[in-house]
Amino acid sequence: MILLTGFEPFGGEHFNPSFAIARQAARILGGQGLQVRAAELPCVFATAPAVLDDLLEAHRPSVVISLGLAAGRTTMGLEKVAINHIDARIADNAGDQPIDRPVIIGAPAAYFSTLPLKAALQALREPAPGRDAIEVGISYSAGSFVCNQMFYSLMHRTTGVPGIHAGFIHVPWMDATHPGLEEMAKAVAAVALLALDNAAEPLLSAGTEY
Ligand code: PCA
Repeated sequence: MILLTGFEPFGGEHFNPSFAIARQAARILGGQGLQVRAAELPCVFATAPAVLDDLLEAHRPSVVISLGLAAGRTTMGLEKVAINHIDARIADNAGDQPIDRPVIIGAPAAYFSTLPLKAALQALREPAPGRDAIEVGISYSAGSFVCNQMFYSLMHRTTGVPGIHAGFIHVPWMDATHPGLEEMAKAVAAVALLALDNAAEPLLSAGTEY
């Protein structure tokens, strides 16, 4: 079973492309006969992890991909690292703005994604039947807001559990200069399939110098 999540709008916006992309990717995967569920998470520090827990409990997925909007970015970012730290620059949708707090007290400083990020990078840079090539990158910081909190909570619950791949992808706004909904949904569906297939990780540089 594949679980895809996106976030509700936040920061005064009326739309968040992350859930639209999750829903469209779920349609694509469902159309291929796979068991899949798309869910929208609240952009609220106090409730998002519990909503995630309920989804994990109810669906027992083998692949979980959470999506969130990274408004300043121009390409999709496959997040590598979730940190046990919250430092909110703006208030969440409940008006809460926690600063310098752990996501989970006493838990490890960080977790890595268990999605096959390099295999995804390599695959998505090439066109495939039914989809064009898309420029994506590996990101080494998911920020310190609700997306990182969610990503950290997801990895805290799933790391070391056999048979589950989980991780986070940040998406840009959709406009004329960025990839569109369908293109990004196809990319997310492709990453889910690679995770389901336990794709091996190629040795491929995607790092940055700073
Ligand atoms: N993006 C925010 C929170 C919800 C979302 O879609 C973030 O990157 O933390």
